[in-house]
Amino acid sequence: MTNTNLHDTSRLNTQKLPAAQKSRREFFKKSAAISVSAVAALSVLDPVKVLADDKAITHHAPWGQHWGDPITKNLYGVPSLYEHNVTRRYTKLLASGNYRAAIAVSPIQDIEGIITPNGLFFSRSHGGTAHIDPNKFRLMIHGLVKKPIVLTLKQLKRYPSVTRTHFLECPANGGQEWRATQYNSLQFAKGFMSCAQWTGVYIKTILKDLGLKPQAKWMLSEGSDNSEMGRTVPIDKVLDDAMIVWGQNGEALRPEQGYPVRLLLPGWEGNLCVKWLKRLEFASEPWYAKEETSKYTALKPTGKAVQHFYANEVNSTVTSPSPEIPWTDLKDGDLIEIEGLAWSGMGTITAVDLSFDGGKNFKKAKLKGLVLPKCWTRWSYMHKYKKGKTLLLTSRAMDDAGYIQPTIDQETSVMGVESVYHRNAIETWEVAKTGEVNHVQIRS
Ligand SMILES: Nc1nc2c(c(=O)[nH]1)N[C@H]1C(S)=C(S)[C@@H](COP(=O)(O)O)O[C@H]1N2
Ligand SMILES: [Mo]
Repeated sequence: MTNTNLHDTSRLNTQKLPAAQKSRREFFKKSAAISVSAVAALSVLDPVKVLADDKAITHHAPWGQHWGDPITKNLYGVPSLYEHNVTRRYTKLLASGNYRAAIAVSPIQDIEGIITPNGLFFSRSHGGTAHIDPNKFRLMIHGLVKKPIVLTLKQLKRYPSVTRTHFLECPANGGQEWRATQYNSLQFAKGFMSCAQWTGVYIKTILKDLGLKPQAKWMLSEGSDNSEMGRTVPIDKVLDDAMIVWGQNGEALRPEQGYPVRLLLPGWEGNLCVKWLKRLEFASEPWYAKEETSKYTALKPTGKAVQHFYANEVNSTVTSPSPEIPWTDLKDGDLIEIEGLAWSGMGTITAVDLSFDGGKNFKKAKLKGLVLPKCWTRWSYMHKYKKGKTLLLTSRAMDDAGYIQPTIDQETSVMGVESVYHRNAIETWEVAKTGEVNHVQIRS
């Protein structure tokens, strides 16, 4: 059902997002009179004259001339009306005809900081979104443990919990672009990932209670959804940082993320993080489940395929500018912040370099805010815009496991172009003379 050929361009739905982004920019243009004077001291924007009788300030705005909404209106809060274009988007890529096996990509160009709001979290399911009554939920943990059990949700939550911030990425993120660029869009090209603060219990905590037998080397995790997703996890990862999670950014997991409970293997392929979890079984041998034989393997030019590659490698992207956030409204000499994300499933981001010439020369970007292991790291670089000059913006991240992103040539020389998964080569946005931003690939 999900055996979609990622390189079949006729199946790609290359929706562009001009309408959405245009209305957002119009909104900012309109509000410029209010916001500009506040930041003028930084001289990022042209100073606007401060007028003592600025009507936007001295007069009651239309929205201030009547009562606001009653507090009873939105008991579960929703974003501002003006943010209605900031949504996940779906594509024919990886989709069955009825969009039950499908992917919704996250608008990573619009995300602030390192947390993806739950309503914007990317979602990939092979059999649709299941809706599970938490009172009917059961989790069985059995196999090579001294005390096999079946837990209710309440019982599971009695184990001491932890809260950790980690990204989750489908290993097919960017996988449609091994041969050439397909999407002139950050959301579609790189939005198969998100980052959240997860709450749950370390599996090692539960195993202390149940007693793991020494012959146990592998763990099967199985979902209760229509796809019955099953994947095998090596015991080292289970005993390191594997979690069973029920909390996502301060509330219960969303149905699309596996409510009430999913497996989280920080930094590892999204596919291994089984949603709607129902069973963990310990054994001395791996299972060779469907999703680790027919898929989630990578065919190399040698004719051999890589199986079991677990961690998502060090990666990065420029998020602003991007095709969705062009520089068409900038004037010569404007100071502008270039921002992006970096992440590694193998550790913590140590540095991000930024190139303006497609990867020939690099400058150091600044890491912004919290820098956490196996987590999105936001980075920034202040740039003085030169109108009429074409730029090739390329970012390159490094992690504390000692890895650095390869060039496209370096990566394809080892992996060929048939391996849908684990693409982490450096990527380039071309900023055209007009300020439009296009996705390009630099090869030697
Ligand atoms: N039970 C179950 N777990 C699943 C899947 C599924 O279809 N069923 N999809 C997997 C895939 S391919 C990915 S990339 C991640 C996506 O997680 P998300 O939907 O929370 O973003 O969940 C994984 N876990
Ligand atoms: Mo996936």
